[in-house]
This record gives sequence, structure tokens and C-alpha cells, in this order.
Amino acid sequence: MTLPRVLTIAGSASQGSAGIQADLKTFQELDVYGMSAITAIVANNSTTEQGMFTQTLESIEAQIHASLEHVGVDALKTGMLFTEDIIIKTAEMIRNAGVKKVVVDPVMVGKMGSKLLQDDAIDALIKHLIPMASIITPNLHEAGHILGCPPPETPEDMKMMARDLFHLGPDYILIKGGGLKGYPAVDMLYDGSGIIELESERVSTIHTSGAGCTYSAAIAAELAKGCTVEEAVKKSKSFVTSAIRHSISFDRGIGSTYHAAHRKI
Ligand code: PXL
Repeated sequence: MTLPRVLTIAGSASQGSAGIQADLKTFQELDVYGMSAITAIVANNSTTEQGMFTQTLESIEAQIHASLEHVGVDALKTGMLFTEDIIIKTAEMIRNAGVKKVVVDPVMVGKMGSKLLQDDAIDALIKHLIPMASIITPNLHEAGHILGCPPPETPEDMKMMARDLFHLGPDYILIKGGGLKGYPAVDMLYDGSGIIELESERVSTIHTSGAGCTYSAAIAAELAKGCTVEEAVKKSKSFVTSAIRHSISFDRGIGSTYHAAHRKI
């Protein structure tokens, strides 16, 4: 048998809810063949000073190459890339391999406050990676940061910023409105012509760690299966909303989205 093949190039979140861990759980749930290239290990905990362990460029290059050479990649997503050098290397390898279905999740800060993109790396993201994306999936803060302005505060602001982001070169923009105060969880999908509003109820929970990673991983999985971007985003919105609605609490801090929710509940 064959399966659609999907690679995530992202950080490892040792606590299990976000990053590579969320991506691989999502890939498994959506029945695609998951592969990973780990850019950094995020292991924040109270006993260590240093909770962030960036991998060498050599290691990252070797990991991406292993997926491309041994298996092949139908679609990929990028998450935490952290440095300018990693962004440039990743973009170069995607271009050389000719992977066309590319989901760029421009992660910048984790739910627990970890810095996931260095300040001086944003220009490289805009110049090298965003233009080759099939879709970028910023949250409100990330959309503002990429455009150098404050985050959107209303659905109308989101629509305007989606149009501005489109000029950076991706095929589609998805601005996620999960953080929009006073509104339902509305996301804006824009392809250069019309805006599609995707709305779901706002789930009242703090246990949303991994939601953004899960959303973009699901989009990559659905694209690998042959969905259009619009279909992939709609299915993924439903998948991540279930994962948030049935999120997991560990009785301490922010808990995790539940990847099996769409299947079990
Ligand atoms: O949720 C964003 C995210 C992405 N990638 C890694 C993370 C986090 C949040 O903590 O650790 C590796």
C-alpha cells in the first residue's frame, strides 16, 4: 500500500503538546505517513536554566535530506525555525527538492512564553520562506509582527491584514482569530480574490497548547491527500476545534489539545 507522505520541519516540544509531537500525532490521526526534522528542542522546566537546544545546521540538513531521499515528501509544514540560518537552509532545500505543497506556520512565541523565532530572523522568513508557501497560518500576533503593525482587533482588521500579507507572495493566507476578544473563533482565508470566513464557537478553556501546530499539520496532511487548500483548511478547522473542545488538563498550567477527539468523541 501507499500513503500520502508528510514532513514537519519544526521544534520538539518535550512536554508533548505542541511542535513536532503535535504534528506527528495529527499526521497519525489523519492517516498520512509522518516524518520529522527537529530544528530545536524546547524543554523548558523549572530545574534548568537552558531550556532551548538548537540543533546544528548539519543535523537539520541531514534530517530533511533523510525524508526526501528515503521516502519522498508530498507535502510539508514548517513550525519553529528559530534562526535566520535555519530558515535560509530550509527554504533552499524545499526549493531544490521541488516540494510544492508547503504550509508555513510562522510561530514566534509559545503558549508558555518560549521564544520560538529570533528577532533578527523575521526578515529571512519574509524574504525566503513566505513567498514559496502554498499557505501561511499566522495567529493575530504573528500577522501583526510580519507586517510591522499591531495585531488585528476586529474581523475587519483581519481581512485587511490578510490582503496585505498576500502581497508577500504565498498562494493563500489564513489568519487565525482564536485570540480575538469578544468574537467567535473566526479565521480568515484569502487567496487574492475573495475572503472566506471560517467560524466556530469559542471554547472556554486555557488548555490550548498545540492548537496552532495541530491546525497547520492537519492542513499539510489534507493537502498531501489531494485536497484543495480550501477543503484542507475547512477539514482542519473542524479537526482542531474538536481537539480544543476536548482538550486535556494535567491539573497544572496550560494543558494540551486532544488529537484523537475527532475520532473518539
Ligand atoms: O505552540 C507553538 C510551539 C511550536 N513549536 C514548539 C513549541 C511551541 C510551544 O511551546 O514548543 C517547539
